[in-house]
Amino acid sequence: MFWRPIKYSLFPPLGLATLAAHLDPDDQVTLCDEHVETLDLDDRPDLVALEVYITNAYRAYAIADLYRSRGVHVALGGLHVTALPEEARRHADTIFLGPGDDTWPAFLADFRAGRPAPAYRSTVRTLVGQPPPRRDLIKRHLYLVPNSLVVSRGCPHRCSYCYKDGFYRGGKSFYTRAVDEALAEIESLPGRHPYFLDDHLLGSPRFAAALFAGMRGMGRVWQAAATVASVLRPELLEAAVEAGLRSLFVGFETLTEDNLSEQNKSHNLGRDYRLAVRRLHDLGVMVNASFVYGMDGDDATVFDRTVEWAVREGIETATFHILTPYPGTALHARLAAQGRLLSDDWDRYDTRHTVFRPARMSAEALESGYRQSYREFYRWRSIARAAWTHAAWPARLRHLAYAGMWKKAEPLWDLLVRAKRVSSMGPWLERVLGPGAARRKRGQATFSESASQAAELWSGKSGADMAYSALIAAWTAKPGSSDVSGGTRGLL
Ligand code: B12
Repeated sequence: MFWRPIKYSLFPPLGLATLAAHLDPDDQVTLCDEHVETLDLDDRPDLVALEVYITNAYRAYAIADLYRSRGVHVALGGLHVTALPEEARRHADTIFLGPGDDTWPAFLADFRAGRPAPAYRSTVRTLVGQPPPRRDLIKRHLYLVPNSLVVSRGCPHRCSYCYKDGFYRGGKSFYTRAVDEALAEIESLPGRHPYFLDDHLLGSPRFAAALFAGMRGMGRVWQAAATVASVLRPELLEAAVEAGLRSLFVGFETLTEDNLSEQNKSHNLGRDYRLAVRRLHDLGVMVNASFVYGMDGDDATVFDRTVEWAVREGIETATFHILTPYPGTALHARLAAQGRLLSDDWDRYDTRHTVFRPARMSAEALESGYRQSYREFYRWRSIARAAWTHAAWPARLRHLAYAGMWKKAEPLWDLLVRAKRVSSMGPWLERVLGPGAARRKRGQATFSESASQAAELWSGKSGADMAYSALIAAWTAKPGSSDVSGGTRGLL
């Protein structure tokens, strides 16, 4: 029901582009992403490397089996392989546990020497001196946000449901690039819109502060993810905004303190969520709030309470998830020990299905409450109510346009995905995000000023494009010197 083609056309396969950077310049390499293109499976390369997430595991195994039947050496790596090496091993000549930045180059040397090992486990955890991803291999036109990047790996926290502890076992689980190398990569990206996929971009305040200082004046507008605690921290958020932050994914996850303790999300405990949202909005940063349903403290009232809170706080976009015990996590171990796992069909581990027995409601009630939350949050009535919590017209219009564009324009997105024209929205998106400037001044733009900007953007556009341009331009209007800008982190 919530399969959305546009979601899979957002970001290119950054992990594989990262690994490709270790190949020799004269190696022939093709980077394919079945989310957005049809694979040519008739070839017979020397080596096939597949990235395995939980929900693409069966497909990855089928492709692996096919190539192995032709005698091609198949390498499997990524989160799911690390979590379940014995399962993956049955479909691979070589498996990789943990990040591939140290093991992949070692494997390539062994492979060239004709003695590849059956398994490699990452132990050396550093990004310093790593080559930047091979972006030349990315088919940029297939993605709405081709400039995704990571400047760190992992996270300083240890939430029970997170993939992190299992994946980084045996070494550091949070580390960053060298600041100058990260800045050089950002500088090299075309366009104005980088998107940080880091689990927690503000996780190291020292690194983040240096990064933001270096990004000031680059004229970038960007999006990222961070915690409530880091948003509440004085100064760092301001520095991020000065450097071009326009929308932030924030892991609120639950409004119940017992749930936070249960999931070891102690850094959210006792935090003032409302203040965090207010700080972001006052700085002109859109909020994409993440919520997880089905923790042991949740009963059937959780859905309405959560949606009502999010709407009341004027949150622009929200992603709701059903708690999902990924293999390799502390959560999975606990639910398995309690005999509460209902399924090991990995296709259902997509955060849209209930794969365990919830404590205080039925599995069906959890799924239907989850679906109801999406419907309720993205009703026009809710969108309008949330938008009207902002004091100024531009912020309201921005909110309407942003949420509307993302959740109410499905036919337009589908059309663009099918026509392989998603990237045509890129420049438009950059414009939506606004100028790469500093703090928004509240209440300076009037509706009519915004609307006249809309008219300007209309020129040369047609149909649905025009309708959305009108809304979007209204929100990106630049009255006097004030800068009102939006974001798309809601895209994840
Ligand atoms: C971007 C992203 C997406 C994009 C994917 C775009 C793409 N084409 O790759 C989109 C939006 C489509 C997406 C969708 C989903 N995602 Co997602 N996504 C991410 C995110 C935020 C970043 C991934 C990334 O690019 N990392 C940066 C690169 C550099 O790292 P990497 O990919 O991990 O690659 C490194 C290693 O894994 C390893 N490696 C990987 N593959 C291989 C292969 C070989 C041969 C070797 C040697 C090494 C190796 O080496 C690489 C370099 O170190 C992660 C969170 C995270 N931190 O991982 C979640 C994450 C991967 N997603 C997750 C999930 C659950 C989903 C969804 C199922 C559901 C949902 N609600 O979003 C869907 C389905 C995806 C699918 N088809 O299976 C989970 C996966 C859990 C799991 N155990 O598998 C994660 C971890 C988030 C979470 N909830 O914790 N996602």
